Amino acid sequence: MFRKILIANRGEIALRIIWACRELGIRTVAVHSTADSDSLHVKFADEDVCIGPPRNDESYLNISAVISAAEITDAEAIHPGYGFLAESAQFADVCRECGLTFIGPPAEVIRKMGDKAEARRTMIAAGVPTVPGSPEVVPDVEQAAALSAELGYPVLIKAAAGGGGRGMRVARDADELVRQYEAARSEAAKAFGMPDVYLEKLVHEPRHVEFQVIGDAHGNLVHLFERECSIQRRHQKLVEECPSTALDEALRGRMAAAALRAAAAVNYVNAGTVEFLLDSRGDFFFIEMNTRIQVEHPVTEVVTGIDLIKEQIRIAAGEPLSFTQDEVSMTGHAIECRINAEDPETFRPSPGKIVTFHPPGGPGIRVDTACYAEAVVPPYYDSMIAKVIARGNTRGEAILRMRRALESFVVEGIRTNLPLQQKIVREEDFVRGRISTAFMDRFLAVEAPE
Ligand code: MV4
Repeated sequence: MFRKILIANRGEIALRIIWACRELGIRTVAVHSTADSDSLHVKFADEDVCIGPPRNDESYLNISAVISAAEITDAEAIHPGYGFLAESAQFADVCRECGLTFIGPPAEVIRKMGDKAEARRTMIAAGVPTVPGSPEVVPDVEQAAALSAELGYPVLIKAAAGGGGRGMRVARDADELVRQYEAARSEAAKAFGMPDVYLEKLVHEPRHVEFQVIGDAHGNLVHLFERECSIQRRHQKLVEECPSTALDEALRGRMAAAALRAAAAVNYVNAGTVEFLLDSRGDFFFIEMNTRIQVEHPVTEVVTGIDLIKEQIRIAAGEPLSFTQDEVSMTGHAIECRINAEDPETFRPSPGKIVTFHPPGGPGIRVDTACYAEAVVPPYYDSMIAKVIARGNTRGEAILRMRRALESFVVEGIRTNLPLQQKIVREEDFVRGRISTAFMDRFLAVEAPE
């Protein structure tokens, strides 16, 4: 096992990784920008290194600064958390070249899944269901038009280097296709440095259901069930839960088998997530694989009792998984609400000094946060300040606990989306489990009619 780990992240996930290290008896090194000197991850780590000014690209994304911090502190491994360098194949390569263990999958796997067209091609070859579309990158507008006519409109043009909703354009007819194809290519070239795009038929109002997988370096690979993540706005998830109300045992089994097949096709090692779209007929399609720990991992931890961060660290140290597929089961139901420092109506970020901070507790409530009273939420980073995770023996109990928790969560000094989350968990369609990726658009249209 490692003696010392450097955590290349900030906020709640950095703190979450520190807690896992403490339980494993591993020393921790925090890195931070000058904007985060008073952050809790800095206070609770055994050692800390300032790696640069507030701007991401000069601090948390600065590979040489992070590697130097690991070298001067004699850390053996780096946990990247999510965001920042978590899905940088280049960073994983540099770690390996410097003799540091990257706590995540091998660089080749990150690279392969980072190219969404190659990921799609790999999944088609492996027999994982994908959305009807182009088998490869579509090199010119004539081929794009011919294929779209065959598929039937509407189609989605997706950037190979995109993902997570970035670099995606809809075409509703042949005219739109010509315009959107060229626009998508030049946008992709500008945003990602690669113009490649591929086509998929648009799935109408799908659910976003993802499967947690985890594999070790000894060839063991298991799934840890699904997370329902349909409640999102502009590709930012707001509420996640496990299990999904849309899956019965048969469908769960088929989707889990597809997720394992997807992970096995790339010899996946460490924790990963296979994203599917699920349509109203119960057909599901692979869309992307995320090669990192995700924000919403706690709902899986709560229903399975497995500590995913500790498991990631053990796997990176070469240990076998501490459980088999047969030993994994779901108990109860978990829901996570993301609390953001933002105006609940305009969604504009609301950084600043927190004056009062009273997080909820009591039976079945977990709060992952790095905030405290008097803490300053800097304007430079993601606006998520806390995650409230409610567990219940049933979904109904989890919802009641979540309502109670959100209503007793007091944050003063900055604006938060607590009022929005309180409304979502009281909404009838949510309570009935009638949700899709269209949920928030409908919800906001009713809340604030034009
Ligand atoms: C789609 C889709 C419909 N049809 N692909 C958005 C994020 C990225 N991972 C893929 N996304 C979508 N891909 C086809 N062929 C709809 C979405 C989508 C979506 C997916 C998951 C969660 C929320 C979403 C919100 C809007 C669109």
